[in-house]
Amino acid sequence: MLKVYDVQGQLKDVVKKFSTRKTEISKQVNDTVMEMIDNVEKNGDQAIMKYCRQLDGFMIENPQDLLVSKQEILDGVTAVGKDFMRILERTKEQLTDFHQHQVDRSWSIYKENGVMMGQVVRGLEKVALYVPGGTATYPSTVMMNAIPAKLAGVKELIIITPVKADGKVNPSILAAAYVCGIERIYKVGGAHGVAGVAIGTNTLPKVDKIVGPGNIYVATAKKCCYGRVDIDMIAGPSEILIVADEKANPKYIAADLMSQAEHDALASAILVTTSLSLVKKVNEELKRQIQTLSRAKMIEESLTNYGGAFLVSSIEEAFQVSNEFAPEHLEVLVDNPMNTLPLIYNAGSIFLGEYTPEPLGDYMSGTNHVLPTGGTAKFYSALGVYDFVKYSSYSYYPKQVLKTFKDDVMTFAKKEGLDAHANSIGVRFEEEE
Ligand code: HSO
Ligand code: ZN
Repeated sequence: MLKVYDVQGQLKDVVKKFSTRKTEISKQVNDTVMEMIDNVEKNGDQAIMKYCRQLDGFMIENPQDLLVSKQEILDGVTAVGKDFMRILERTKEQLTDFHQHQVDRSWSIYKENGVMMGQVVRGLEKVALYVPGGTATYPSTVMMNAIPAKLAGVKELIIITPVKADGKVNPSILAAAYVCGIERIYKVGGAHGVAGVAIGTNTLPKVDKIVGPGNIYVATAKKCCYGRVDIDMIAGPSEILIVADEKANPKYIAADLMSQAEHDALASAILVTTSLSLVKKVNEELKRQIQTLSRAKMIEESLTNYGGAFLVSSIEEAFQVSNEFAPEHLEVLVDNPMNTLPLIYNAGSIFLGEYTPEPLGDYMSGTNHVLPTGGTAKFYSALGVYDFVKYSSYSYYPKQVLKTFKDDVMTFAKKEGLDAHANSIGVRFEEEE
């Protein structure tokens, strides 16, 4: 099933094809979204409710009904049951364990001459997490966003999520929100939901940042609102690249490739190995295991279009190939996988050894599953606490130290033609002259 590609002749072309798998925003989608944003800006809650009725079939009349009640959240917790609640709690512990090390501290320096400087770290005040409706509703993604946001000190973390005619939010989303301490959940999604929290209405708070995945309308709305608010990366289709030596287990490789292929017909799954016989065995395993999987059609399609194997002559070369792809997920199935870290430059998240399968990271290893896709791991990082903070620098200068900088700063300012700048320094020493 996996096509074998030749590194020398085909690598560049394949990387290019694989890194442009996202759905392009059409002018029509862009225009529709711009109009919706405009309408929300002018008509606030009334526009929001109109779109809820028209596009989602949620026949809301009173804007207060956008907010999920405390009782609805508790009903969600009851509905998922104790066992799943325990799993969510364990996931929270795992994520907290990892992400607490990303919490950045404020710092300051004191110089002998009395100067003091530093940087204070502050969590963003208000953040909205978009949770899609429909089939790709993942409680795991709620936790991957909420835990780092909370650790960063975000004061008000809310969820926006679309509902249909029954006005119900998926119970597992409510349960995940409960575990993460999110109390405000609004029944609104789509471009109108994004516009609502980017602008603010009587009912919806205006937030500082919007995070979370969504369809093309949501992604477009996020892009259009960027600047009014901050946004996270626009997530592309999932991908996995596995670097394996001849001793790696073909059964595991096939299973792991398909774990990402099942996400999307545009998902990509690549094997880079030193062994042609391994590729053959992986193909046999793919054929065998796919028969047992419910999303076989989707997997087949994504493996046919965006699956592949590269044969390399050494493990070093394997990582050169992998660094070119800059995959979202990189599995390393070689002897002493720990020793390969220095060879890895571009990867969203790295899974070392045969008992760290990628799906462990999708749920409970503790690392984040919101990751750069489409080769953007060359310059973007996994979602983390650092995405929910900002930094302010500060400085304190005593008079006698300012005096030592007086002439230089004034000359610098005059060089730039800014004499009011020079004057601001000069007036402080007028009496002395
Ligand atoms: N692998 C996906 C995340 C996910 N997997 C959510 C299962 N649930 C991100 O690439
Ligand atoms: Zn996944």
